[in-house]
Amino acid sequence: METGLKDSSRMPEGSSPRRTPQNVPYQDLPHLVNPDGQYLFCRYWKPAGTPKALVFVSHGAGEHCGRYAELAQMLVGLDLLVFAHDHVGHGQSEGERMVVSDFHVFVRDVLQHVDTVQKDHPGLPVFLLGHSMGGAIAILTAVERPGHFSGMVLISPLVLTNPESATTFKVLAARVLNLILPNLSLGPIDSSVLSRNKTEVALYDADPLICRAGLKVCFGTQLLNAVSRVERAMPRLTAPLLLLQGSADRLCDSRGAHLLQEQEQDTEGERQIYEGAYHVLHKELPEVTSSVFQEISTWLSQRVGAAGARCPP
Ligand code: XOV
Repeated sequence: METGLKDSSRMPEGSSPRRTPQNVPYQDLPHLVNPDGQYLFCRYWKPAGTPKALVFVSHGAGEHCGRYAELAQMLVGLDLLVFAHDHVGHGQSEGERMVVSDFHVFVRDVLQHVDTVQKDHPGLPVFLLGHSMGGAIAILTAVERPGHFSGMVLISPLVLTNPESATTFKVLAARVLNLILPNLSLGPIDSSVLSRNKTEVALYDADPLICRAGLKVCFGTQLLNAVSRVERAMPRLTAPLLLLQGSADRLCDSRGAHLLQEQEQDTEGERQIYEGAYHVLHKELPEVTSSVFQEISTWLSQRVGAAGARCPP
């Protein structure tokens, strides 16, 4: 899809086409152009007939939206149109790897994409599905448009930082460090803490679209900004919520999920805790992942019916 392409951003005669970091011309790929002129790679999973609702998938830090293909396929089976893009600095989108000038850029780009797809499908309810950092993006997107989203599925969302150390100390340390050494590496994500499923860890380790470089201090600072913005946004969250969390998550503190459910306004919110499960629940041990798929499917099916009845086209 070509969106936001103004005359100024059209290719001048004879110039070489814009290419992904993997050197594929964007003209051959679905993409959008954000207000900073950056090209973002998009994916669309469409049902055969008329879709009943729209679902935007917001991926996490260092990964890309192609990792949600199975989940998307399942949702397409429910007659939902699933769409996504690789956030700036991720996967097949432009931008320095795992760098963002401000966390709000991620939110702004999601709203642009949602607006574009909604124009083609007026009247359909829209849902957000986010994992980890992508969950924080989804939460901040929803609070920016009160009443706009019919619901939100959050898989181990980034609400609190990891369980090992105090956030306030990290915020202070990161802010100071950011002034001196913004590009210093905080070290890569240890892939063995992502999932107990060894096959999934191996797939992560081998995926060329995943950024396994160390997390830069400047990106860490933006993640901490996101955490404090989410904390302030929580009481204003009104969209129905499905919250999925592993009890043994070492990347995003499971108390974040508790906090989120206590704080938010929605009384119909549902939470599912997976005992012993790690961070990436949609790629965990088969019994966990199949339950996660089932929960999401059931919850969305119920909501789609209700949302459709509430706001007919
Ligand atoms: C910080 C800092 C913070 C998947 C993801 C952020 C895991 C990868 C966490 C680090 C330094 C402040 C890491 C996990 C997406 C959230 C990843 C993924 C680091 N899941 N996070 O399947 O988004 O592949 O957090 F200063 Cl908050």
